[in-house]
This record gives sequence, structure tokens and C-alpha cells, in this order.
Amino acid sequence: MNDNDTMKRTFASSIDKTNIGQNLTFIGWIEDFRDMGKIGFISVRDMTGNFQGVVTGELLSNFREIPRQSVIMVNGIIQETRAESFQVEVKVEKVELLSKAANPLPIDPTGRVISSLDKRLDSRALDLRNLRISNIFKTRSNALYLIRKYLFSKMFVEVNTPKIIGSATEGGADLFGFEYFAKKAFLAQSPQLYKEQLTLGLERVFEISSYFRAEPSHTVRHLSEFVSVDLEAAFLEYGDVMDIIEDLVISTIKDLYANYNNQMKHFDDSQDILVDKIPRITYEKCLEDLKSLGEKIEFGEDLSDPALRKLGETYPKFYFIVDWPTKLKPFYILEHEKKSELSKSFDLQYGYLEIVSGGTREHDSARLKNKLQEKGLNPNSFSNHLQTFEWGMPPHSGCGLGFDRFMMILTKSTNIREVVLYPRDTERLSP
Ligand code: AMO
Repeated sequence: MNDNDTMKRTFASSIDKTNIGQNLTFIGWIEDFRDMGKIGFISVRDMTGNFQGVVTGELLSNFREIPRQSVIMVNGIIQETRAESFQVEVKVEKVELLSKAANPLPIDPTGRVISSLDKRLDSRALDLRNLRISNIFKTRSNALYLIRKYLFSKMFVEVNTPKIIGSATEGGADLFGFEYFAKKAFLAQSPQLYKEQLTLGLERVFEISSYFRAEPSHTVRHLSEFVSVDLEAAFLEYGDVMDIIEDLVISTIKDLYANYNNQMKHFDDSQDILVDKIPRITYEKCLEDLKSLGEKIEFGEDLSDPALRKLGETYPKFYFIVDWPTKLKPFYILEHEKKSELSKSFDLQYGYLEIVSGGTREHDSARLKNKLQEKGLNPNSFSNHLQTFEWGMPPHSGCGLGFDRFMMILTKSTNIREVVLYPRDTERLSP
């Protein structure tokens, strides 16, 4: 192999009948080799798809020696094919083994032999050679691109705030703490305090980053490290933020189906996630609905997992739950002026699954200080944050979208670990 041979390669998906008769070079992983004695058929995968190669004569013995999933460089003439799944095939004239794969491999990346999720995660890099799995992560990349594009179009500025912090952002629980030189530090649970502060200089900000929660629960929707799309905007109310999220979610899904259908087609198409509108249902209406379903929840109680699953049967797609009891929401959420037991807050649900949480924020420093105390937090630990509220803090609202959970919906995955490359939970710390 010469230095620039790899650059002169042709991609599997780019060949069709117009290439017949041409001599081309391909690089990829051997997915299959069917040996019929005098003739053999190879299926080779690259980042764009598969091509079929026909092998005859002396070359056949070369292929018999090469384990599947090895990397080869193949040179050959493009010709007509009888195979239904290919437009043309490559009559192999030369083969070079670039990297030999072990035999057997820990998992079968073609998916013919099914492995458990745990086993697949132990060999994640190899797992990505499965077409459905690689398409999950291509969709993830495209969804991030579309979300960024959408937020830029709404004049949001992308920011990066610290992940090593000195005090809790979401209250004291679920924090990972560690020694930071001679001090105690924590891993950020969210960018909440920073994003609020930044509205006084930038008005509209968003951040896409990993956050850390010492969630003791081992569920299909919690991880210790997850990615959140956070936004915060001056002079908007929680209803405006819901409008933005509704538009963002619907347009991202529409765009993925319209422009990336070659990826979306790999996910179960029996579930239709496209909607035109997202209904807004109050917390109190949810209690009524649950009561009629035989689930009695008192005002002020959180909606338990079984309650959300019941609610998810009534509202199986996207819906907002709005105006939560003030006592259920964090210190930074503002209550309604005339009904202080209710807060200006919302969650976006997909069935039982909470995707987004947000609200209008308290922007008065004295009231914020009281709220901290009421929630059992020490205002002294928040003195840096509180002082910024004296510098012309605008009224503001925002939310955090659990991106991994959104990916579960987009790819119809039932476990959050499916859509995260290297998930971290109570048990998993490697790879
Ligand atoms: P909240 O704590 O509800 O709100 O988090 C926002 C969203 O992040 C996702 N999420 C998680 N995803 C996977 N694993 C976890 N352990 C996990 N925890 C949360 C959920 C959730 O809806 N600061 C506020 C947001 C705001 O008001 O702006 C916050 O962090 O999808």
C-alpha cells in the first residue's frame, strides 16, 4: 500500500452501472465470504455501505485464509451482477490484507448471532460495525447538528461553562464530589446557574454538554453521565420556551425523516413519532386523569413511575405537563403571582419518559435567597451566583433537554444505553 492509495479509494455506495468496465480500488471490512468452490462472493463494508466482490482462481485461497471483519484493500473491474441487492459487482483482481481481525471475535457485528447489550457494550467499538448501531450514532450526530442550526436561527449563542464546580446547581443530592487541590469540588449536574447568569450579557444562550448525577437508580432511562441541551433566554416566559422546544422537537424529527431517511429507515417504523402539535396538560389535569384510571395522587406529590406509565397510556406521544406544584420544583423556578402553590414550570414527556424540564426563573435576589433557605440550601454557598442578580438580571426562562432520552425516541430504543457510546451507570465504568 502506498501512502496515497487509501485516498484513491472508491466508496461502496458510489458505484453503479455507469462504472461498468472501470478498474477501481475499495477498502473495507469483510462481512461475509461465500465459498462455492470455483467461485466465491465477498461482501465488504465501508462507511457508506456494502459492495459485492466476485473471486475466482488463485485469489480464492487468499480469501479462505482471511478472517471475517479483517480490513482489506481490493482492486477490480466493475461488472453487471445477478445479485438483487447490488446494482453492480467487483470482479476482484488484487487483494491486500491491511489488518487481520481476531477469530473468533467477542461479538458478531453483523447481528446474525445476537449478543446481550452488556456484551455489546463491552466491545462497543466493534458493535458499531452493525448497520443499525452505526446509524444510531450517525443520527445522533445529525440531530445535534439540526438542534444547533435551529437554536442559531433563533439567535441563541452557544456557550461552554465549567464542569468542575464548587457548589451544587440542582440541590445537594446526586452530586459526585472529589478533592480539587486543597478544596472540595463537584462534577456539574447541569449548567443551571451559569446559563442564568449569562442571560445578563448575552440574552440567549445554549449549551450542549455532558453532566453528572450520582443517580443510585439503575433504570433504562438514567445514566450517571448524560448529555443535555440547555437553553436560557432573557425576556421570555415559560410558555415561549415551550413554543421553542415544541418547534425544535417537531422540526428536528421532520428534518431527520426528510433528509436522513437512509439512517432513519433502520429504526422500527411501526412507531410514528411525527406530530404536528404538542398538547399542554396541567399537573392538576394529570391528577384528574390518573384518578379516573384508578391512581390516586394527592396535590403536591410527585408523579411516580407507575403513575407516569399510566399517564403514558393516555398520552402515548409528546405532551407537556405544565404548572407543577412549587414545592416539587427547584429553588430557581418562579411561582404564579396569584397562586403561589403552583409554579411556572413544565416537563416535556414522551409517554412515560421525561425528556425536558424547564420554567420561568426567579430573578429577584432577595426572593431567590429565601427560596434557597426554604429548600434547605445555604445561601452562602451561592454568594457568587446571588451577586449577579444585583447587576441588572433580566427576567428569564429556560430548560434542559435530556439529549440521550430524545435519542431513545428518535431511534425507538427502549434502553438509554443503546444510544450512548460508552454509558456510565452505577455498575459500568469501562470501556
Ligand atoms: P432536570 O434535572 O429535570 O432539569 O434535567 C433535565 C433533563 O435531563 C435529563 N436527565 C437525565 N438523562 C439521563 N440520565 C439522568 N440521570 C438524567 N437526569 C436528567 C432528563 C431531564 O428532563 N436545570 C434543569 C433544567 C432547566 O430547568 O433548565 C434540570 O437539570 O431528560
